[in-house]
Amino acid sequence: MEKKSKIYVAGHGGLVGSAIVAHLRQTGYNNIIKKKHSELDLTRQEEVEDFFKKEKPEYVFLAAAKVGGIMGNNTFPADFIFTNLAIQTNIIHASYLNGVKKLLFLGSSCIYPKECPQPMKEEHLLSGYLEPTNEPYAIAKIAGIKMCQAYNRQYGTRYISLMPTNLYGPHDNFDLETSHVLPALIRKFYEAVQKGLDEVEIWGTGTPSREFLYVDDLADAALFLMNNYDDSGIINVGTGKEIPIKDLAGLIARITGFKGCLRFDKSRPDGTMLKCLDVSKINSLGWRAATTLEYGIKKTCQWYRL
Ligand code: GFB
Repeated sequence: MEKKSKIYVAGHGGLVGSAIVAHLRQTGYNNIIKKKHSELDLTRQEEVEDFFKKEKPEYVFLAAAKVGGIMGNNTFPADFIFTNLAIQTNIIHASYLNGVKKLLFLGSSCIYPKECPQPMKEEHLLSGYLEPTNEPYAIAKIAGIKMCQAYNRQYGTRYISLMPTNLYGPHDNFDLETSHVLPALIRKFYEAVQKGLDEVEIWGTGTPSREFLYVDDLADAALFLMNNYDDSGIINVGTGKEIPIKDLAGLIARITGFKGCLRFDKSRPDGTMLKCLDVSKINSLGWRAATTLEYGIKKTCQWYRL
């Protein structure tokens, strides 16, 4: 990308999109197109095609998606599969119709099998059954990967697919029912401190492990790959380090000043027990995550308390 290239960031207001816009600006890319949901419904094909015909972006970061944690996915499976299939299909096809030079598609680590060798490598895709709690979302993301690869093969497009691990940071969703674990725990612990509670509820057994990547690192990886990666194969982006949920809770309790005890609600699902990405492919290209989990959580807490 040139500094004056016309760049469209789909989903510019969300966790990932806002970090990508900020990083692009900090790096000297200012010709950025953003459209609010109220201005452009990405699930409507005609609206998307009219937008692309009018604006003619040269580069597209496809960060728009319906995302959520284990309960959000498990409660609204139809919303997750419809909305994500509609958004990505419309944007990828409109990019082809309007000659977009390069598009970066954002997948998810949930595309890998529930029982996947750890750490999960790119070649493990479609090698086993998916985690039931977010299978509709995973199927939508896998369809997006395959669509990018099919357009590259048939039309010679340059659509790359980045697979991030669990992300967190400013502009995340902190709703206690639909959010991911890290923002949910930040909110729970702060509210417990404010109310003087001596117990915080953790879902599941606390024994699953997750890998967490600070969203500014994801934005840096997205820009790095847009400028340095042209392969059709998917590429993992993460820290390559995992932490058990119960230890994550202990870390967030310490950072937020909560001194009480944890209560594990086993009526809530654990989901996949282990989810850690093999990041040797992106590391071999010269990129690695820079933000430690403790520092990223502190930055997220600062933003949350503003
Ligand atoms: O982050 P999370 O909702 O999604 O849950 P996944 C991670 C783990 O944290 C699960 C536990 O074992 C939860 O039971 N957990 C403990 C909690 N307390 C809480 C809490 O208060 N809230 C939440 N949300 N979890 C997501 C997929 O799976 O992974 C997404 O649902 C996406 O679609 C994302 O793929 C990368 O990590 O299990």
